[in-house]
Amino acid sequence: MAYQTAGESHGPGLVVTVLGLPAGLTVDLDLINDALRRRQGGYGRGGRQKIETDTAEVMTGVRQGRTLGSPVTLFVKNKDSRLDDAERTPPVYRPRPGHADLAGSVKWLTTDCRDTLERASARETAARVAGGALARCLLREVFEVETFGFVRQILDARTDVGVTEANWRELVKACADSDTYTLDEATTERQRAAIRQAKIDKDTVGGHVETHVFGCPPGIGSSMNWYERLDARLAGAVMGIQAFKAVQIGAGTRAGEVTGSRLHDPIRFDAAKVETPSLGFVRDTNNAGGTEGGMTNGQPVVVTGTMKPISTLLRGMPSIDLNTKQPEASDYERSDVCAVSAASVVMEHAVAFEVAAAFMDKFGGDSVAETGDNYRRYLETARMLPLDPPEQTIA
Ligand code: EPS
Repeated sequence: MAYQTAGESHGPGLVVTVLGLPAGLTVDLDLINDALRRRQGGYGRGGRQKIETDTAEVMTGVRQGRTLGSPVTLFVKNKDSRLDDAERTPPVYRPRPGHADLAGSVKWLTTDCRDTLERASARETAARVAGGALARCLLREVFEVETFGFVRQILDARTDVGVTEANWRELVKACADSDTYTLDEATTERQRAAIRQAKIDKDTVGGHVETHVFGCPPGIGSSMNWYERLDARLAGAVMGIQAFKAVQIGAGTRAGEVTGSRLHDPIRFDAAKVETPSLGFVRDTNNAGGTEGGMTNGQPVVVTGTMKPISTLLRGMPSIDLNTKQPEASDYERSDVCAVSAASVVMEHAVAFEVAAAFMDKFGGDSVAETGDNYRRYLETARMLPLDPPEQTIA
């Protein structure tokens, strides 16, 4: 599976084309549009989200609600389409520190940063969420895998609520009730206060977002080549999201700060859990974040991403005019004070896509029937381990 997006922030719209979905998959437009709606939300967003009502229109690859096995293209219309209107989309000559403006202007040999920023804008993540939502349709229907994305921290306002296989569905509701997409009311209030203060200060804030993936059996991804490692693919996808500066799996950087005996998750076998995705190979901790050797190990996959503060500051930042090279404050145009909540939705969908792609790499198949059969056969065979009982040593 692979995907490609196209579209500018103020062009006619955004498209995503997803390759490699098996035929016969139900395209759940409610799931896709709900993801797009959530991406538009979160306390601290700018005026653009009041203009847009992002919904996906199916352009290719679907017949009567089901995939055909051909490329699936979704279109998300921009209501604020004005790319060719020179008055309403004026040139930007004073690059914003932190944005693609400066590097892009030099790269494409222009002093008008708009040529760069229209594509670099996080508006593009609407298309990425639509593609990731298609992947979630596949994960849910064929592999019974679910994803959950939420905000762990904004500035210094952090929730310490733990996410487990037992409580995550409850937490989905708590997250839906939170203005900032976090897990408890007290943290929501503290995060709102941080965003409110940043707005007063004409400043912006970033934070940490988390995605948990439930239902992966051991063995998705591969240790055979670096580019097949699931954690490598996840890290690449997450770092490919606008404004992300770090990604961690499980304990992440803390893994370098504790001894092995405290970090690694002891292995048990619990016959009562043999029908669960763990296949009975149980861990009481999950510092590995569900991956070992670049493969899922049967525990939930846990990814944390860090989004920097939005680089468009109402107060401006010290910069220059690219035409005169004289000091000037950076340009301002409508933006968000905080888009960490939206980023939690974007990362969930970027992660979902990579996990789905890794499942398809292992199980293949041209139709959901074939893919599902391949998957069930793997689980059945893995449950029968050891396949060839090792010879007993005779004393
Ligand atoms: C965004 C749309 C953009 C920005 C933001 C995210 O719309 P506009 O530029 O028309 O206000 O609000 O983009 C950025 C943060 C950025 O740096 O470009 C969206 O739909 O998510």
